[in-house]
Formats: sequence, C-alpha cells, structure tokens
Amino acid sequence: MRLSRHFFTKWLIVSLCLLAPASCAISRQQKRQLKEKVKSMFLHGYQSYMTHAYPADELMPLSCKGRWRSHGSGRGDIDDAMGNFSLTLVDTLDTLVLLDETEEFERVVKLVIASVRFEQDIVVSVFETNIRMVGGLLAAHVLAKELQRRRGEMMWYRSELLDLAQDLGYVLLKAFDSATGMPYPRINLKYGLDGLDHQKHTCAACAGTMLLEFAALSRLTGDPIFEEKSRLAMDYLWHKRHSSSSLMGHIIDVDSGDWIRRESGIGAGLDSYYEYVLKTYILLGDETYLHRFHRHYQGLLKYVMVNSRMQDVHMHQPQSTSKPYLDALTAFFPGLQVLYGDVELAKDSFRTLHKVVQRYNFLPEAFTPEPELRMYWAESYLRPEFIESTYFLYSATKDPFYLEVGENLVESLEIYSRVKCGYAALKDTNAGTHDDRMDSFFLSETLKYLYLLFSEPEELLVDLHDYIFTTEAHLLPVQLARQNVTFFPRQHLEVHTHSEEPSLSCPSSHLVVNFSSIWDEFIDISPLDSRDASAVPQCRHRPEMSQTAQQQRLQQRSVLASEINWENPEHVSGLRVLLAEELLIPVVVLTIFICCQVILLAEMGITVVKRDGTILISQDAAKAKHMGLAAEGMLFLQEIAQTFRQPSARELFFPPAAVRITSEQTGLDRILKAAPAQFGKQLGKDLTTLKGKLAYADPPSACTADGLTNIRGNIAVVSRGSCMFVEKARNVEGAGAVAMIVVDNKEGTSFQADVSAFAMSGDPGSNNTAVTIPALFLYDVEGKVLLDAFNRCDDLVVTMGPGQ
Ligand code: DMJ
Repeated sequence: MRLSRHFFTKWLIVSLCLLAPASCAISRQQKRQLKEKVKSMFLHGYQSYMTHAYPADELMPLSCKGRWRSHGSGRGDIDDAMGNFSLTLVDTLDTLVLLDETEEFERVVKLVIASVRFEQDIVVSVFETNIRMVGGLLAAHVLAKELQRRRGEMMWYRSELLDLAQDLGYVLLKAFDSATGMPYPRINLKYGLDGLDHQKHTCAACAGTMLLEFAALSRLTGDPIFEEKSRLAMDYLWHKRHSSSSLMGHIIDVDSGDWIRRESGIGAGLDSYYEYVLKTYILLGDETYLHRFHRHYQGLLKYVMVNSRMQDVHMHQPQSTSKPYLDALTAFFPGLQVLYGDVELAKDSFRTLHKVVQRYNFLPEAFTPEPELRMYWAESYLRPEFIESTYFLYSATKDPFYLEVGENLVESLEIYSRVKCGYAALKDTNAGTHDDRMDSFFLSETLKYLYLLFSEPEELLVDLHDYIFTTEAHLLPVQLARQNVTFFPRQHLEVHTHSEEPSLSCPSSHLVVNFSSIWDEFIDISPLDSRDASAVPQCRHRPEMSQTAQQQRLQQRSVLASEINWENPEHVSGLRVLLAEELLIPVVVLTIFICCQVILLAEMGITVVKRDGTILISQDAAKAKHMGLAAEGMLFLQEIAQTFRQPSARELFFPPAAVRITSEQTGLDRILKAAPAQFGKQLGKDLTTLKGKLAYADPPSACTADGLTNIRGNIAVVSRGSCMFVEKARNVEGAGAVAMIVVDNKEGTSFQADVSAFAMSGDPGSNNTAVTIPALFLYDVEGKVLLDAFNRCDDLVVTMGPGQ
C-alpha cells in the first residue's frame, strides 16, 4: 500500500479528532470551501466529458475521448449501460441543478431534447438504462418544472424530457414479457426482445430496481402500465424470498422463477432490490413495502450483518457463509439503515467500511470481511456508495466526523484519480494505477453526494426532504404519492406563465371579502375597486395574463391545492399557490382555510385581516419572498376577483339536471341526479333533452384538443380534473361529441351529499360562448352507476335533461 506523507498527516489528524472531536470540527467556512472545491471537481469532470466525449456515452479520461457503444466494443456486461444516448450527460442533468449550474442545465437540456433518440439496434441492460437514463430524464424534468415555478426560468420547457423518458419506458416495458412478469435483463432498443437470444437469468436487484422510476413515470404521464408491471415484478420477487429468513437469492430465472444462484448478501446483485423495497414505501406511501422491508431487514440482521459484521451467506443455509469477500456496493447499506431509522446500527456498519477506506484511500471493488478487511479485488471505480452513506449519516447525526471522512475522500480523489481529462478510475488501488474509464455515476452520484455533504440545506434550490434519491441518486418528489395514477395526465405538471414579470414598483392590490352574502352559505367577494376605489392604490404595471394562460395556471393550482397538508401547510413541498375556487365554501371553512394558509400567503406578500364580518386581503408585491411569488400572489387575487365577482343574472341560478339511463335488453331504467354547467346549451331551456350513446374520451380528462378519439356523434364521458370544465367541453365538441358528461374523480362523492348548488363553472371571459353542446356533471356514486351500466349494456341509451 502506498502510504504518502499526506496520508500519514491525515491519519494523525483523524486520530486526534477521534480523541477530541469538538476541537477538530470543520467550521462553516471550511465546509463552504469544501463545497466549492467539490463543485470545481465536478466542473473539471463534466467539462472534460463535454469537451472530449459528448455525445458519446462515457468519457475515457486517459485517452481524452469518448467511449461509444459499438458491436464488439467488448468490455462485457459493463458496456450494457451504454446505448449511444449520451448516457453521462443524461445521468448528470439533475446534478447540474443541485450545483446551481442552471444556465448550463438549460443549455444541455436543449441538446438532449434535440439529439437523444432510442431507435437504435443496440442491446442494453434494462436495469442500467432504467436507473441512469429513465431516472436521469425524470429528475431533470421535475427540476426543470421547479425552475419554472420557483424562478420563472426555462419557461419554454414543455415536458419534452418526460416524453423521452416515456418513450424509453415503453422500450423497457417489452422486457417484462416473461412468464413470471420479471423483466428480462437485456433489451434491444430498436427491436425489443425480437432476435435476442433471451438471457433468462437476471439478478434480484436487476429485476427489482424498476419501481421508483416506473411509478414516477406512470404518475407523471398518466399511463399506469409502468407502475403496474414493475409492481408485479416486485410482488414476484417477494414471493420468492426464503420463507423463514426472508433472505433473497442472487440470480433468478425470469421464466421459471427458479433461483440460479442462492448467495445472499447486501452487495452487487441484491443491493438496490432491498433499497427499492424501502424507498417504494417512502415514495408511494404503500405500507406493504414497509412491512416487506421490515421482514427482509430482520433476516439481514440475523444472518448477513451479524453484530454489524457483514458477510454473504447461503439463502437456504444462512448460517454458512457463501463467499470470502464483500463488494464495494455493500457500502450503500448504512445509508439505507439511516432511512429506515436505524441510525445506531448504521454507524456500526459504516465504521467497518471506513476502516477499509482508511487503509486504501478508496473502497476497493472487493474486500474481505472482518476481522481482516483486506483488499480482495484491487480496482476502484470511484463508486458513490461509501460517500452516499457518509452523506446520510451526516444528515442524520450532524457529527462532524462524517465531514472529515468526506474531506479525506475529496483529497484522495484529487491526488490519486484526477487526470488532465477528468477523473480516472483506479486499476489498482494499491499501486495507484489508472483505468481509462469515468463511469457516469461518478458525476451523477459520487460528486453529487460529496457536494451535498458540504452544503447547507438553505443553499439548495429544493428542499431535499421533499425528494427521494433513486439508486442512481436521481431526485423524485415524494408528492407523487398523492397523485392518482389512473387520472394523472401530464397537463397536471405543466406550468405556463405569461412572459411579463410583475413590477415590484406595483404597490398593492386589494380585495374585500364580504360575508353579507346574497346566498346564505356562500360568500360574495368583489374587488374593493368597485366599492371604494379611493382606498385602492392603483397599480400601473399590473401584469395581465391571457385567458388561456390563466386557465393553465388554474389547472396547475387545482393540482397543488389537492396536495395541501391542512395540518401542516408550511411543510408541503411546492405549496406556493392557492386555488381561488376553493373559496367557494361556507364562511367558517373559509376562515380556517385562510388561517391555515397565512404563512404561504405571506410569502406571496399577501396579508389577511378579518374585521366585522369582512376579510380584507391585500398584497404588497415588494414583501413577497421573490418575484415568482409576487406574481403568484397577484394572480391569486385576480382569480379570487374573477371567481367571486358579482354573479350575472344568468349565473345566479342553474337548476339541477338529470341523466336517464335505459337499456331494453336488461330492462334498466334509472334516473341519476346531475349538476349543470354554466356554459353550453342549458337543458330544459335552450333545448329540452338530448338523447344519445356514450363513448369514453381518450385521454379521459379531455384536456387536450389533439388525439381525442371515438367520441364523434356520441355523448363523451370524461373524467374530472387536470383542466377547466369548459376546456374539456371545448375539446370534446371540437372532436365531434354531441354532449359531455363529466364524472367526478373523488371517491365517494354523491349528489345527495353535496348541499351546495354546484354548477360547472365556465370561462371568466368570453370563451363560454364558444361551447354549444350541453354538459352535465355526475358525482362519483352516480358516475359509477352510469359507467357500470355502460360496461354491461350494449344498447345503453342516455338522455340528458333537466332535473325535477
Ligand atoms: C450505480 O449505477 C448505482 O448506484 C447502482 O445502484 C449500483 N451501481 C452503480 C454505482 O456503483
């Protein structure tokens, strides 16, 4: 082993620090310097890749050129991660955002959108392609949206990265076409499984590391297939665990379901299976997975990590060890233990790994278990796992010891791995010889965790508590748990704003909410301007949005409003906007609503004062946290004004309606109570009734004008949500439907239970007149009756008319 003077000094310092930790704690200033240091390291690696390798998949840091995937390029399995799709760049996108390189992020997102395609005759690893490419695209998509929302940057972006992720998702889906539902390990990007001499043996981690990315894909695109398939694969793996120990084997046949190799541990081949069981619970809130992880964890503690001594064992004879070494991937486990809440055991297992790192500067690819802890394989690929655990342990304990571990790693990388064109893996950790490879995970994971270790939470664009790291350290928002997988088309996440920025010279906007309502239970809000114009400081630069932009904002708001954690609103990620429509509720509820939101309103520069049955809502844009929130606040007020403006005579009363369903074949004849619409032809007034056949809109939300099929000449059935009712009506009418029935997407609602005189609202502007077809709304209970009848009766006839 090479023991440099530098390392002797470091060893001395660390030893002294262990004896007197307080005196050696890294100061905030040093921490900042280390963070900047890591950033400069990242930029060296990244720019080397962009200059010498891009658009190739990887950088060859010694040759200063790109590594492409070609037939017979020949490093065996490790090349399966490469698909000539600029792997390193895609894998690195979200790191750029976390390191606040957002201009560069924007530049290269455009490159990716313009150039990355998957129609190539190349066989790739399903697992690697999923974690690096799909995960990379999804995280970049989510962060691009964050940049739009928080900073008003990248407003041109329209979910193109999500489209790419979805395209790739469909390619990978073909791999699930096995007898057990577990994915085959490889797929041809162009031809799927065709012509592949199916390799049927896959590792448990390979089959079981799809669900986070695929669930995110389903929930962001609205296509449930990804989540469904990957859940089934997880179910199958769970069913294959050892019945008493709950240990898993290593390699499994995806057609027969037989275990091919039964070694059990926590390293390569198994690591991220366990990781995804726990993280699925964290991301999706599905307790089945917590229960499963708990069972696995008990088995691991009993046999694989006995008293924190890590070892690999035989799945069916867990008392006997199966191999004499542990691999570098094992080092992710303390981080997972932290996530599970077992910080004390995490510290113990980390201590063992740290001893190896202290000895060799890096964690070698394999090393023997305690007590020897000797190098077994000499290579080090600069993997992230050890630093990942360091980061999680520091986050949980704030013990400066972990910062020092990170600092040592920074120095080791600089001394032993930095070369002219990036960072080279080590061929021999002992001899310090280089290998001509810089794997994409070095930028996407190793340096990301290292940077985050030295960052203060408030310095980051996002609150990391709102995200989970995938196994490739890509960020996925935990709010996905609250999104309904069936009806969640992508319009939900789209942000479209006007180009004008709010002027901070604009002093304020005011509204009065007056409780002396014309309806007993509802409030009447009208702009203060119309009541006491002299009291309103007039704003010369108030930004006006187009009707469409406003509708689009409302769409977005309705999603976010559904995510409000009423108990603890300030802890909700992304809750920066409010839905004015939500205020169409009784006074008491309104009061609670506003009280819950005061913190959020304050961030938008809005204050709320309640006085003698009147609520005064005012905004001082200069007091908003930032420009984006100032604009949100103004829009919020505008929307309240529009929503609660004095109703016109026509709007004052919309009588309830009804849907009659009949089927001669089955003798069915039933009347369902329905809510009317404030737009389109009024049943019982503009026309008496309308009779027709039903057809499901596709996509079900009907929020897009393009691609709506099957509804011409029929009554279109659409799902509630994602956009305004009137927009749905416009779209289905454009596609030839003669009428529209919207079915509620909230479980358990019914016409009887809703005491409010609900009518689907129209455009605040003139576009209502563009809709001529009649439209009705059915609550969940009545909607289910309709859909059930539609599914059962081929001859179902639907008559829409006024209620009694
Ligand atoms: C990464 O691609 C991921 O962390 C994966 O889960 C395991 N292998 C590498 C890093 O070692």
